[in-house]
Amino acid sequence: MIKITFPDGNIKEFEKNVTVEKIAGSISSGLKKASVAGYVNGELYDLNRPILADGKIKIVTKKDQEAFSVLNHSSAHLLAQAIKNLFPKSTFGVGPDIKEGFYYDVNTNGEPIKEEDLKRLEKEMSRIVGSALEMMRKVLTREEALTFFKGDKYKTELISALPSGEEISTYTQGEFTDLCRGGHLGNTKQIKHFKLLSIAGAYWRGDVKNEQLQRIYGTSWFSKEDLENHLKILEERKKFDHRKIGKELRLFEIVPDAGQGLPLLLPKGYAIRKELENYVYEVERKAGYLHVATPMLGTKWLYETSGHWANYRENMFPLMERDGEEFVLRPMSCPHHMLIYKSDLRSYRDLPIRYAEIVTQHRYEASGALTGLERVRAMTLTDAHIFVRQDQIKDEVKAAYKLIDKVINDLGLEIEYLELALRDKDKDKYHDDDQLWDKAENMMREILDEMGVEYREELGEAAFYGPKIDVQVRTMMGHVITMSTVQLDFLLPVRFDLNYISQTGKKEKPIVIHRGLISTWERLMSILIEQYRGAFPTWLAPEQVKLIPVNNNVHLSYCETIYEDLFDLGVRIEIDSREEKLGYKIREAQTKKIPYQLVVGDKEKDENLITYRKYGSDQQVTVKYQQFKTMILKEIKDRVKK
Ligand code: TSB
Ligand code: ZN
Repeated sequence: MIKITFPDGNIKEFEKNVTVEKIAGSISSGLKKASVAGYVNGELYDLNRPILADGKIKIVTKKDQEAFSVLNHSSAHLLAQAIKNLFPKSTFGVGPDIKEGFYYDVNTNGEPIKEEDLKRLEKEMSRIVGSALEMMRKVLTREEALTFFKGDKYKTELISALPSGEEISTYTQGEFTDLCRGGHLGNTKQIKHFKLLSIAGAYWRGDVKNEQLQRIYGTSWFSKEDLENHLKILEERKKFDHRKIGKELRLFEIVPDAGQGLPLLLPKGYAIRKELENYVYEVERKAGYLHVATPMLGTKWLYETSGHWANYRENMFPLMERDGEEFVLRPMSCPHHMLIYKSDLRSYRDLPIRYAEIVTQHRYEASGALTGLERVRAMTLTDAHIFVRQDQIKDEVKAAYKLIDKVINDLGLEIEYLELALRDKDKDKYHDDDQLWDKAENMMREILDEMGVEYREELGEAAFYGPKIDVQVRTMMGHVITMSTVQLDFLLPVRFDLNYISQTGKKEKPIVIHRGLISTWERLMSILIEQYRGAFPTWLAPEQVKLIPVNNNVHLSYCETIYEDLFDLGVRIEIDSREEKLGYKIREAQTKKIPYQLVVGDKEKDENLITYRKYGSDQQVTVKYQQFKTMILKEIKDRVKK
């Protein structure tokens, strides 16, 4: 017999080899039905895994967070088994559960899986569920595992990559066995409400140099209602997807010929970016920033000196060489700004110095992580490096944060939460001056506390040079992403030997605050497109006014007069003079989400009037042209949100 201790301190005796499922059943049939897995001495146990010794138990039920993972992880195995049955030559990469479901990476070693195969695969999954196969766990030695998966390139690589001492286990359901750490449901019959969603490409181990696998996504739920709700949410979300809207409104393109994660901004997309650029330049200028411009290409020396070469190289594109000089495409602009600081003698009276730049940079992001404009490989950051004295740190970090807060608000976005990103001592990318780290981290905490804002601390998310305050925003697609950042850095000024002359005539080291105001244009545009669903406020809209003459022969010349007047004042205006039906033109202007649609007929022409309809409103408004002009110019100038 073995002793099992429950969370409330109760102890019960069971036969050795008892399972979580049996223990749950011994309490009530309801609990047995709701149970999904269990923690035995902190380790996740499948429902049917024998318990061999005394231990503490916590039963995981459908209501618990982990239950969704267990269900979806088990569903990934079910999918793999179905694929193997229908595409017998398949070999498999990894198949984890993810936030809203699961996926499995597969190489069919033959005909690829197509969208229309998903239905067939779902049917096969249901068939396997119907056979109620037990999911049996087995522990193997490394040699046994390698023998078992001999000839399976991916699994062999995965086994070889496991750290020594780690337990290797497999799960078998019917004919199908997979390498897996667990936990699982114990029986395929518990997987009832699932759907396969999509197929994407993914490189083996996320590396473009490796072959491409197919990634099949799915989602699995405990009730029909939950599944249906989730599918409804997915359907709703699609309408907001910036990739879809970006295509419809002809804002940007991402095509294989140009390269993955390397977007092409079309004229309408550029119009938005240019507005954002003007806006950022204006607020930064008023906040005391000095704008500079530095090259995209830099010597390797710059990044060796900063420490990027040692700590950030996996995110950089490879080295280039010409005339004996070695170059990289910069992943960040900090080193360039350090050199600008160093280009002159600095006194304590000169500080703070705030250099801002709209910086184009390149980062090697894993291909699987690339997401439209949200995560790209070529990006243009609203960057700044602020050089301060010790006694100026707090005020400058606070001021930087306040500017971020203003900009987020002006753009109609909302902060989800603030993250204080700290060092994880065990990660070796961080410089090991404990005192400096403690000082910087404590300072950031104090600043946040003094500002009275709430934040979450996150270990191991700091930059290699210092702690960050990351401003997190939730996209309409449900992703939480970093939009703005303020980072405290005592390291780079030392690496670049930056100095200023103190009040007493001594050489002192400045401190650097790295600041990303509102992310990169790419990420910012992705979130704005989703936020406004393509219906931008007038100041940002790529096309602000559409003039539609009722009859080209009669009304076109009046349209042209208005066009010239507003165009010269910087308004983005177009005339639709195509020989199409009026109704068709009006509907098209509507689908393009143009803020002002002006239909021009006899009355307008004869009395110098404008009849407009604002996007999103059914009302037609007729006013004197001058009145319209004043109104729209003010709306644009004031950057009215909506
Ligand atoms: C703020 N050196 C600092 C700078 O001075 C820096 O580069 N910090 S960063 O690495 O955190 O990047 C700044 C911002 O760029 C991030 O907060 C994020 O909003 C944006 N960003 C980072 N990677 C990507 C990417 N792959 N695609 C789009 N935007 C990105
Ligand atoms: Zn920087």
